[in-house]
Amino acid sequence: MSVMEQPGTTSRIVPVRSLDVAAVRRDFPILNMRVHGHPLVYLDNAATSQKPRQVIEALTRYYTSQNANIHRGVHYLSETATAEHEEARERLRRFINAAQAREIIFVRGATEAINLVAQTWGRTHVKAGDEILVTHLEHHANIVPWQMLCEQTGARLRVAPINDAGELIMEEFERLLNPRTRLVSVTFVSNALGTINPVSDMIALAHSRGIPVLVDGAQAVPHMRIDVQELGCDFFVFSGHKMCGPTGVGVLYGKAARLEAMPPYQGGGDMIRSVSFEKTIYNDIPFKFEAGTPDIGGAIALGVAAEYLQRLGMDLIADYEHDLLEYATRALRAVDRVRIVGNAARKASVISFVVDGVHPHDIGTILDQEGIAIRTGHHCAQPVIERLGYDATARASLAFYNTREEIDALVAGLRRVVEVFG
Ligand code: C6P
Repeated sequence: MSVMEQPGTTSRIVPVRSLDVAAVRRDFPILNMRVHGHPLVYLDNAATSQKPRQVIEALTRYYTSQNANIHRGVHYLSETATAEHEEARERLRRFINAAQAREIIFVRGATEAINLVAQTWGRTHVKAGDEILVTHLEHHANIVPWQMLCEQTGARLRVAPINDAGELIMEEFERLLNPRTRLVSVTFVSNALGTINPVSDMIALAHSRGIPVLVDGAQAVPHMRIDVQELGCDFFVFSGHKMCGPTGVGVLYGKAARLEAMPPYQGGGDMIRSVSFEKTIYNDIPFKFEAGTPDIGGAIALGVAAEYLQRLGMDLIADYEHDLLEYATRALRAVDRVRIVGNAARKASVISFVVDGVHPHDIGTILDQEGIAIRTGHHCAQPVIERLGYDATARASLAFYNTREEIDALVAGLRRVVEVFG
């Protein structure tokens, strides 16, 4: 049975009761591939996930029978594309339980979403002497936009430290919150180590001092149920391509009142209500932040991806991946010369590791010869990798369609790496 038989419907989502991984894998055509004569073992899901056929078909359907520009035409195709695009917004609202669909802004991905907040909210609220607080666990996408804002305004970037296990030191985080702190911007899950940050507690601490919080949810949305109302965060950002959707489309969630009070990001078509050479009146949210023709097919397919995951059940996905992570952690610890980097008590399905005496790029290259895809390097999170004493690691990142057999293949591959570099 496929997990979602009718991708185009808007019926209530009833999750299946247990994760039938064999059935799930049949939804992902690419998982049948062979690479260098071996079955593909795809363990680079934190970089980008694979796509189920429901998402691929949604893209094909859009370009074969719905393609037109949106919010502009009176003709059939334009009205169809507009309705599908807005339905996708509703699906994304449901996926993170936002209060209103207009709080969902379609952007290119997490990176663009953070830049948008930095350059609109940031440019109006942050001035010289103010502080933006991040953690040592951030991806570059949640560091560089704030550094740019600090350069533009004279504000200062503060960094909450982590311990040697790769966990945020909460007392230090709390100590860094002060009357100059304008925003806390924090990753929910570290892409480099898998650490799950205690974002609910962090939000409570920040809010008790009147400080808004942006949560980078790029590595959280594929792995756990998200409820932005329960979290109470002011902004939440994520990319579609890490959650079974296409590349080039993602979401900025913002509380309506915050988004309404922010100036637009880019100017152009669709973000205006009226334009004259003397004065332009901006459109309402979400359109105020969606200048120009968006990735219409991508947004529609992302809506299908969100529904696909919800139908599987985010809690089932989290449980399954947790078991797989524990299995993989035990298995890797048993391999001679392998050391896991990042041993937080709460982790999502990412394992960074090194093999003593072998450069991570060599690990990646040898595993590739066995059909195993992992990522090596600093994972666009150079500060945290360096904080733990490395300039690069190897990273296996798991998804709900991975299996214990694939972890066994990784372990066999690592034994081969150790042999080769004997
Ligand atoms: N991390 C990884 O291999 P974009 O590139 O905009 O889709 O996502 C940026 C981003 C932001 N925050 C976190 C926590 C992330 O992990 C990423 C992307 C990928 O780890 C590609 S560098």
